[in-house]
Amino acid sequence: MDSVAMTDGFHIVVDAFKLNGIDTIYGVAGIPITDLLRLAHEEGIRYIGFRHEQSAANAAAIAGYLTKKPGVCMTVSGPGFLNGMVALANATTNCFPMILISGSSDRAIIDLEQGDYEELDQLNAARPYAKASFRVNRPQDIGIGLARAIHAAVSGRPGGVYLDLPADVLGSTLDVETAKKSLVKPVDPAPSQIPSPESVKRAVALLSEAKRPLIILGKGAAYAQADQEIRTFVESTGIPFLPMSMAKGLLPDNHPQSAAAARSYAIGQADVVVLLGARLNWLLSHGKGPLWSETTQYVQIDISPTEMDSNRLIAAPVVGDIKSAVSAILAEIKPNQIRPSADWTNGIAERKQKNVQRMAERLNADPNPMNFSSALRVVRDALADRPDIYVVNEGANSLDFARNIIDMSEPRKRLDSGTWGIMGIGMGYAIGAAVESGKPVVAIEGDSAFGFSGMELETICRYRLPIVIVVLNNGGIYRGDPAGSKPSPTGFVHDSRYDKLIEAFGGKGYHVQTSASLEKALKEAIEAGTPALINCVIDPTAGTESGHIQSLNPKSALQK
Ligand code: ADP
Ligand code: TPW
Ligand code: MG
Repeated sequence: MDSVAMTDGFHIVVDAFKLNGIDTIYGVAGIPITDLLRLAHEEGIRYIGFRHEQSAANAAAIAGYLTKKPGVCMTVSGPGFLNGMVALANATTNCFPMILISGSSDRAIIDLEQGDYEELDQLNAARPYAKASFRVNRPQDIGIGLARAIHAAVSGRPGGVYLDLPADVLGSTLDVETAKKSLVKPVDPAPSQIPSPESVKRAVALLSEAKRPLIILGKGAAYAQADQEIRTFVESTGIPFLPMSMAKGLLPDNHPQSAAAARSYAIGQADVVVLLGARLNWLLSHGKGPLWSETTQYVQIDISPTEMDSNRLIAAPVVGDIKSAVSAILAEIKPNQIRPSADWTNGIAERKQKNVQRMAERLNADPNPMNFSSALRVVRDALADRPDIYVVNEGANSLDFARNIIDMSEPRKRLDSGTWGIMGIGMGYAIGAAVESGKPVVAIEGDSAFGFSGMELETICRYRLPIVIVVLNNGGIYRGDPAGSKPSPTGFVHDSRYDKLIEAFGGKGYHVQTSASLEKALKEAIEAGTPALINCVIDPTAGTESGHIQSLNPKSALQK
């Protein structure tokens, strides 16, 4: 008998990746996945190796957001897996599709808690934080396991999926023919979800009665890549819109219908609000409290049926994917059926003008040392004619000021702390965006925020990525300590030189103390298109506690 050609788990995994168009993997090497990464790399899959799994998984998550294909991160077992879990949970919270694939130790030993190397019951540890979790126990199931992970990540509301790959499955063999037949490429992993005609009629009827309608665009709308449909909906109805942070640029921030500079007024006075891929979570005060009117009615367009009525009654729920739903709504609207009143649009325009004027005064001041406004004015100007550049942003004051000051003009170009307000996404998101798009990135980072993923400067320099990091260095979390004082819970080393960190890896560091030198450094760094870090010295007293969300700090009942 002829000998049968054999393959193994390593090869089957790589073949399954290739079949499914997974062309990039983010990760950190080690037992039991090192040879798998080597093989993938040899077989032409781009592998980006990180210094910490959390950043690798953050890169995979943002890759998923930008491409609508699941980003893939691979880690070792036990602690490596757990390091990746924060990013997987964050991806799930933000509705980004990704797959965390971790090697795992011997099940027989794990289940008897006999103390294997990096022992952990990973599958069960992942479950509460993932949209779905799977384990492949046999080499012939690798193909189907990956297919299930892909479906779970991108269908419906996207999220983070965990796929457990035991070391012995990687090492075990299977005949080539059976292995080939076992591979699966999903035909339609993210099927359109067409809304019901009644729900569309209900939404249009509600909107046609509205005098003061408002559209709130969320990152679900940005993710959906229905840019043209959304623009037509906004422009043909004339309804003012408000972008949530990562939806900035879906329509340009300087669009005449943007109500961003009159946010409180627009939210407080609107009679019908269309939530388009945005949740009524804490970022919108749950639709309650002083910001909102009790009589506001909602149209909510979302792919997740259980999102409806989560915080307030939704009068017109439209469950479907945004492209299908907005198209159906456009088809239902008769010419001039929806018209916001002139009082409403004029009222917003007046307030916008006043607020923009007030903001211009702050932006045009040039204090020494710099504050957030004066530094970010320089960043804004440098980015104004570069819509191709991705903006990554995290911090407290650094986040809140940059979100308000830096205009976006293209969809999905602003990537930030998102739904959790998480610190630590900075370098992972920057690397993921640069790798997936080949475009430059400017990361605007609070000094604390930067520290959470700062070691990835080495990764950025190793791959020579076009990433410029601006550290808004006010010497601490929210604020710096007075010079010479003992460290407080929020303060850092005075006059830290973050610019020197990047020089350790061959990148370019800048230390700037004036707006003129910031302008010069930023221009030079962006033009160079190579790794750079600008340590931008900000007045340590400039920030406020928790940025714009101070009210969320608990107060003791004993305090008045
Ligand atoms: P933001 O923070 O910008 O307000 P959220 O993350 O709170 O946005 O909300 C995003 C919403 O978009 C989620 O409820 C999610 O279910 C929804 N979503 C994601 N993708 C789609 C899609 N393709 N079609 C419709 N809804 C989507
Ligand atoms: C994973 C809590 C919110 S904002 C922030 C922390 C630590 C840093 C603020 O300081 P920074 O910005 O970045 O210097 P600035 O401009 O105001 O000085 N751990 C995680 N996530 C969060 N959100 C925190 C802690 C936090
Ligand atoms: Mg700070």
